[in-house]
Amino acid sequence: MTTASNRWQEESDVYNTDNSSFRFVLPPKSVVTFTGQVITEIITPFNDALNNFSKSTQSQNLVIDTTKPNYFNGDAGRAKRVSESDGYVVYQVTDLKGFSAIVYHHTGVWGGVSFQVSSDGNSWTTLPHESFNSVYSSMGWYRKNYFNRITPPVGTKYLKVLFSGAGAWEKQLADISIAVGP
Ligand SMILES: [Ca+2]
Repeated sequence: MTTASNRWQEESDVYNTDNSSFRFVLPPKSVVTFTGQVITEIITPFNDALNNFSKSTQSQNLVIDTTKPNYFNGDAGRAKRVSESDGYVVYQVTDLKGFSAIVYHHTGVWGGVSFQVSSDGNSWTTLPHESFNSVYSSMGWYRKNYFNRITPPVGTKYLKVLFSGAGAWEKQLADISIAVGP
């Protein structure tokens, strides 16, 4: 978009994620210049590379796959299902603000990735997400980036990454970053 003063030009998609924040999705090598006041919250980044399950709890049918990192852009460990039952990883944080997850899909097995949030770890609601177009890596695998489309409700303390539907190893959670509020 372009302001009347022509001092703010942005030609990519702009998402109004809720009534208090925006998400800008820019092509690589974009240059962003901003003049004005920026009000920021203190956000603590949390990352799990899924080399093990030390940072999460998970369903019984999830395991860490460390084979063939060369198929996954060098990623050394991914969580995958070993059955077609629903499989999930759950993270507990003090105050969930958002997430960005990397999932690898094998050719033809799209969908079946969703995200749920909870304030108590018992009652779950779906958190709407968006994803970028998948990018081919190797041997039939595609890398896809998922992120929250709306800000989680105030008081959210749990995030569940849910794999469902047909297939098992064909979807693998490679990495997730979570923004945690104060
Ligand atoms: Ca990983």
